[in-house]
Amino acid sequence: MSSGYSYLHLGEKINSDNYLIAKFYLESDANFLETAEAIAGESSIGTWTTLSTMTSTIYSELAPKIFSVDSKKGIIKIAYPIALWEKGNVAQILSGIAGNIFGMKSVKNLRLLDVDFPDKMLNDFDGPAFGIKGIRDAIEVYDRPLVGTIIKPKCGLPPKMHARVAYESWVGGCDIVKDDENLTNQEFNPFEERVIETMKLKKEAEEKTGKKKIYVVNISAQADKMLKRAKFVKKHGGKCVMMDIMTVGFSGVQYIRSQNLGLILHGHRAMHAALTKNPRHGVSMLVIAKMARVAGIDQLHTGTVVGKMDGTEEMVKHIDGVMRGYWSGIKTVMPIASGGLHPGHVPALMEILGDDMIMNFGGGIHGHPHGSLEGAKAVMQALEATKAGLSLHQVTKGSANRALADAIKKWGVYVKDSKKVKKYTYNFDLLVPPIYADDEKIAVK
Ligand code: CAP
Ligand code: MG
Repeated sequence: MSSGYSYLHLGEKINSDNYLIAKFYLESDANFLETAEAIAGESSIGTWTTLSTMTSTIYSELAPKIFSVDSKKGIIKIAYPIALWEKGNVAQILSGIAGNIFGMKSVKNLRLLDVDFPDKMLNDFDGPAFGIKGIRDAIEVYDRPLVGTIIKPKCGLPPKMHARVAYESWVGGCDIVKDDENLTNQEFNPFEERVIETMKLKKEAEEKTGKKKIYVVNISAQADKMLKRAKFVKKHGGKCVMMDIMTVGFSGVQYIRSQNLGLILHGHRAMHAALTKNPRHGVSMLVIAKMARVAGIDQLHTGTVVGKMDGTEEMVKHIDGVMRGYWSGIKTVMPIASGGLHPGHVPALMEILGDDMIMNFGGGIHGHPHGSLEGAKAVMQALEATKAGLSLHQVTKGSANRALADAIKKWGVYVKDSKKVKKYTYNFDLLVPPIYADDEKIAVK
């Protein structure tokens, strides 16, 4: 091959303790094996030509090994020696296995499907500080999915109204209230004022309900600002902050994690689909989720199967399983199902994804015909019915569970048939007028 060295080790047994292993899907109009070698080289020590500077030591210590190829399916597996990677540096790893290779002319389509770290590498990462157990301990809920809401509209509410909507959601039964991914520190809702107002009403909601509540504050920004904001949240009694992991970048996440602030880190994945959506090209959500876990995210958006965003049952379940699974000394991640969910989704969602998750409802709570408090109640009624093994239709007969009945009237109930998830009675109600048209309509204390 053109770089002068071969990386082909087909059939060789790889000791997974000593290599990072990446699995790719490749389509190429050029020779498949040559393209695979070009990928292996470009992602590690090689380039397009032979080098007078290459040494046999570099080659023997750092060269990758293509140890498995299925040209019919387009699958290649490459083992990269540990020494190639800087300890605990997600950015550096991605610059290799998810870097230049996507832009090579000989590559028609290339997708990084999976990555496996040897324990020796895992141990160099912080990983989550809390994990699933730590999150459950913080909220003191152990026997059901956690219920969260995203304040809607995404942007626009002033701090006091934001706090009031949060209060209603908590009192209606939500464990968690969070900012949306594009709400940070805008003039209509300054960060510090929002934190102060919302934390104040969080305390009131806790007193009223006798339950612990969490406010997830979006700190996404430049790294120095994120740290300042995280410290502000902490100072005001907060337990959790959110970062948009793709837009702030993994280094931003690792930086905040390295500060050991004692805050749960919530990972929103906005922009992931630019990489994950095309099944033949880019980076899989599984890889992104693994990177988020090593970087230190405690709870991560992974998909809903039944909601508005892409993600098949097989894929979301697999990712959630990996996030909950054992990984040497690295704590687990609690999956978050979010996007287009309403109370009528709850039975199918819980059947598919189980109890160890956060179910997030934005429009599905604040779009309730009678407001956010009733919306939150409706979700809790759906959850309780499902836990009791009752159908939503059963529990809304007569005058019981009015909040849920009203939600079902608007959105219907999503039914998962035995084999496939079936989409039906889906109505996003895009033209519903805003419930809170102005300050008057919401009683701000
Ligand atoms: C859901 C949503 C999420 C997206 C992200 C929101 O709101 O939380 O951003 O769904 O999806 O905050 O806007 P709705 P994913 O409940 O109103 O749809 O988790 O798939 O990245
Ligand atoms: Mg959002």
